[in-house]
Amino acid sequence: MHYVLVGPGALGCLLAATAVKGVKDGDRFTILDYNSERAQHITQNGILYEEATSKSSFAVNAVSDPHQLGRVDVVLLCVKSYDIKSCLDICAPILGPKTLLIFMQNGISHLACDSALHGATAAYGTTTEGATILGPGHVRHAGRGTTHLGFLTPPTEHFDNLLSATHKLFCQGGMEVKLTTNILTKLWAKLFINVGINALTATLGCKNGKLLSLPGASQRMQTAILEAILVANAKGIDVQGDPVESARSVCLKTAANVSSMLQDVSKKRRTEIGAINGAIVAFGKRLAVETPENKLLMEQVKDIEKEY
Ligand code: KPL
Repeated sequence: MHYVLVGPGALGCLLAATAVKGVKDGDRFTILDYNSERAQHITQNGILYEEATSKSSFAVNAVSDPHQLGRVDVVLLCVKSYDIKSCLDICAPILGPKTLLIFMQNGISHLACDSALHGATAAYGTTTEGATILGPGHVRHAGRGTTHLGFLTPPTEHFDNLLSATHKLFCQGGMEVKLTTNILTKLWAKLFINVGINALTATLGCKNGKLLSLPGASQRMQTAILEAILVANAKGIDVQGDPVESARSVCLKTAANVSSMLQDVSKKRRTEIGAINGAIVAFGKRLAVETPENKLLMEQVKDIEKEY
């Protein structure tokens, strides 16, 4: 089995370190990175993984030319949601009718992905793991979480087997990963968390845990999530548990984590605001659901992006 991970950012590096630990003899794991300098750096130095006070390094082969790989069995797409289209075009040589393509993006805009999958079949993943990128191929595991993998529509046996093998790979690597027949619910559950945490941490410039104590932040987090739940209800999405409580619990578990959106604005990179609070605002408009807190968060993050 040949697994390829595309996009060695924070989550990508965390998954790569885990996969390298879990990969069995006879299977291959490779990183595909359009940035040839970074690919070379990762091949030479491996993935440097930190958790609390421990540091380890995991050897992995990273390439920048997809033609070197040919068609592969499983592709884990860890690029930002706004980069999917260009990334899929670059990935064309490794995709084929027997390839499973697992989308690992935050938000929900990739669910309506109308880009060519080059014959591959899509599955989706979502995670509450907290990861911070410290340098090329250098990641800090800032909080443990759970990862869910699943298909939006029932797969053939071939793709079901590929997703099960991927599930096993990450479990062997020490991560908590679950297969689900209801990935849409899980993707929305993660969206509620991102709606509550990401933009707020980016605008307030604070780590996830601080949202629970900074004046007014917890209230804004709750309001944004409650608006998103109204949108989900209007769309007929099954909302499980208490999303506000879940977001608070993620803030606690990933208290020391710099959210992906705060990492983005700190590095003056484009954020995923459009796929998170922006998606809630857009669906709200279409479904006549008021979403003022999400609109405010979206505008505040866009204002920060304009200042780059
Ligand atoms: O997904 C995340 C992110 O930062 O994008 C959370 C779960 C909020 C962890 O930081």
